[in-house]
Amino acid sequence: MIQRNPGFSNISAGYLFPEIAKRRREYAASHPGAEIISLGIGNTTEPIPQYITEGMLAEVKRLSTREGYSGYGDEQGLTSLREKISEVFYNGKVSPEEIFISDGAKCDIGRIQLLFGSGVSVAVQDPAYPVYVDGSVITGAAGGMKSGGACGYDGITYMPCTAENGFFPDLSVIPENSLIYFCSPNNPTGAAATKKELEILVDVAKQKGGIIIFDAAYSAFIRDESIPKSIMEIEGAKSCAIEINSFSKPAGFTGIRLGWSVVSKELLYADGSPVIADWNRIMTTVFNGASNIAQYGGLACLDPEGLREMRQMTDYYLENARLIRDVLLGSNFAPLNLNIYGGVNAPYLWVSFPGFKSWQVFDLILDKCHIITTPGSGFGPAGEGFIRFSSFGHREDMQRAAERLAGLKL
Ligand code: PL4
Repeated sequence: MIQRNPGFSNISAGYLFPEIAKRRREYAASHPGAEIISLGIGNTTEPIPQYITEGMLAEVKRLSTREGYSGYGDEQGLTSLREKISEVFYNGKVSPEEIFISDGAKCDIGRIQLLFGSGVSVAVQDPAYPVYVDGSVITGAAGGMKSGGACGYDGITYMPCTAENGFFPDLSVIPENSLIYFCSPNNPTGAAATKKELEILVDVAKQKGGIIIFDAAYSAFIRDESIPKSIMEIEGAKSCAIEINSFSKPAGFTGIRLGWSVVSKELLYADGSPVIADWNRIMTTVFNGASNIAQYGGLACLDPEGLREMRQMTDYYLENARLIRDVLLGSNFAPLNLNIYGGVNAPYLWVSFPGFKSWQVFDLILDKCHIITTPGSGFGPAGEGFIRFSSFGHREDMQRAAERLAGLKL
């Protein structure tokens, strides 16, 4: 019989977000009538704006005509969309051929893991979006859980991002020739790396022969103009970084599915061959192109009116974050000495509850307020003691959540 992929037996538990969804279902079943509000999974709630919707509708109509119909497209995406992303997001610094349209950032991360295979060493920010670690374990780039009760997996180098280091890790721990997962604005901490920090990151990656996998899925939430929205803004990044990004959060495309990756021709392997050739091979072999309807939606997103709508959408979620932040700063939380981070250039608040474990706080807030959050420990060892509050929600739900939190008796 076929042997089970050892990656699955190495992995410690279920994937974080289905686990949260399961706990929500269980709580709802045992507390009928409880009106649960989710500040947990970062799932968009607001309808797709009008101009962007019109862009997709026009393509749907074209598809229903003989002249306008199209079937499979180029796996790399519509040339017009690649050109527009190059112009709007990269000011032409990245060429359209270096941009690959996809069905979203998470899917690109999985394909990147396939690209580099099981032999690569991996460094991650700790805490981090769980896909970086879990996917590495499944593909065999990481081993089993560390022994002796230590947290984390063998073969993964954890780079703690804490309040003490301003959520920018000590990069000296990165082994030579590693994939370095780096997310900014960060999920879950909400920290957005400065230009200086990204310059240091690029320098270290070059010195150590590593490749940065830069997850910019939340770049549209950056409001501080001095903060780079792309690693490609940093001198030298094209030869040591891959960027992934997504229309999920700014355009409400979490269900539509549309993202992109940037792999420059300057990015080379140790033997001098270009990574882009293999990335093209992966994209053409195990991916069949993003939906043409989604891609026309993406084109609409990048027109001036679409950009305005995305800005409005991200402003809305940032205002939600402010509502929750304000209530956590209120007097009933004062005895807990909370530390509150994020929510300014990112849609997540990262809050430490000194003296508590993450799952304890998760249960407490669920029990007393009927609010779902995400326990920080689910994002890595350094997340223990923290809770992530997502700002994706309808305003009225956010207001109700804020009222419940304000009335919380601890
Ligand atoms: C729940 C840093 C959310 N089922 O929609 P995509 O694939 O373009 O982007 C996914 C993604 C990529 N990079 C980062 C992210 O945070 C996300 C989405 N994360 C969250 O609550 O952390 C949704 C999670 C979803 C999932 O597993 O991604």
